[in-house]
Amino acid sequence: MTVYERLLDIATRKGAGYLVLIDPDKVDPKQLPQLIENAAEAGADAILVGGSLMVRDQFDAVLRIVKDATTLPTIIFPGSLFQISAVADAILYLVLVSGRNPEYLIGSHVIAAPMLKAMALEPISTAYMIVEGGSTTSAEFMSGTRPLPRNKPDIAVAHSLAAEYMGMKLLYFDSGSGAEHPVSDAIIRSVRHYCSLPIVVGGGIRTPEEAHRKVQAGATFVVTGTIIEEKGHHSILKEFADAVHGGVSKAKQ
Ligand code: 1GP
Repeated sequence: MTVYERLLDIATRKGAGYLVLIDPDKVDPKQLPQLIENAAEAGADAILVGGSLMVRDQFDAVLRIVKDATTLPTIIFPGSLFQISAVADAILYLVLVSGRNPEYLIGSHVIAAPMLKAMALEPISTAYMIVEGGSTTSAEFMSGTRPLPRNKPDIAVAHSLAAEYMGMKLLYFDSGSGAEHPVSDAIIRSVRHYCSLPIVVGGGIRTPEEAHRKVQAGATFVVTGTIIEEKGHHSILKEFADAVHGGVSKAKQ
């Protein structure tokens, strides 16, 4: 089974999947094994590794720690061409369709493709869309692109349909790490209505209730990074995993 097939299987069996994002720049390698074990034990479905900017040289080391700590799929969420490694199980082959910078629409992909082939690293073709989240995100600044407007679901739908018609396999809506406003439920609902691709939602999701709302709106996968960097203990990870898998009590919604 490919990693993509595993992800689809998770979504089918559990209704939605919970993805924990590790930013190699922000994590303490000494605490990482415990965090990953906590995530796996709590019911997370996969680990994403990547970040918009890397100041520290520990990308490969972090991937190895994650791989050694779990059998969950370890998937690179690359911020640049420097974030490619055979240690991972797969890589989100991100096409920044919300932007109009050719480098992130095809340029980097041409450079990366033969490397992925040589490494036998599974690429998961992903339409990556940055959505206004309240302030400029690192991805937005680094890519020199403008985000999708936050209050115009029809624009998000048009981009998603274009990605689907081009044969991409996943839609990833990101309002940016630590965003003030997560991607709106209205955007997720509209895209779910018109598109059949799995939808990944991340950026600024700080509570299990919020994660649950994203799934109710139509998200197939929910990503959390910052909140887990801040509070990586087992109980919060379990609350998120349960919320994504449908278990938030009605009283908390
Ligand atoms: C950002 O989608 C991710 O690219 C996760 O965002 O760090 O805000 O959880 P947070």
